[in-house]
Amino acid sequence: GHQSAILWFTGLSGSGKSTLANAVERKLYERKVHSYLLDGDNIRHGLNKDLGFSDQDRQENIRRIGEVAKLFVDAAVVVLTAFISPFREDREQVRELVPEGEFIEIYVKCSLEECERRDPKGLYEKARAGKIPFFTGISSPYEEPSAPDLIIETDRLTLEESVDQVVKYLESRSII
Ligand code: GGZ
Repeated sequence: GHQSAILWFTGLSGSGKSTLANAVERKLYERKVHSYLLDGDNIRHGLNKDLGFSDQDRQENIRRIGEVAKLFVDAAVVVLTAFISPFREDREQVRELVPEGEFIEIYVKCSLEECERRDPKGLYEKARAGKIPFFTGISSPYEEPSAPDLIIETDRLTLEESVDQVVKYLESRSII
């Protein structure tokens, strides 16, 4: 058996949250661990399509995602979330929704310079040109986790190495 948990991936746009969360989810599937990934595709286009990127809307975005994640934990599913979640206080409020140790904050750490260099969707370029207001890292803050459960440096590790670190951590905590 395993313990259900929220694997909360936080980091800048382009840091690799979705890529890493997807790859970890595949490993969980291979081990027959029931899991579900919440990301912009299934949340910001549905439940949260009324929300934008103001500080208030981001706060409400994370609050709702936290509540949904809690439902998955209640259902004994390991839930992975991949959102920037820029505010420390909002992340800490999610931590408080579930029993001690079931919220795992994974800081997907990547320098702003590297995220801008990757710029997979051209958003940083647009943000620098002033075409996207309140863009995280450029014109909107990102508060680094002060005591994350795990830090994955995607500008130093390969995807495979990053996945291995997460899987090892989950094993060490008897989540899988
Ligand atoms: C940051 C934005 C913005 C602004 C659109 N700031 O790289 P992406 O495209 O796929 O990921 C980003 C995503 C961020 O949504 P989240 O729900 O994760 O943000 S938060 O947790 O802060 O609520 C980016 C795109 O949406 N995007 N405008 N202004 N990212």
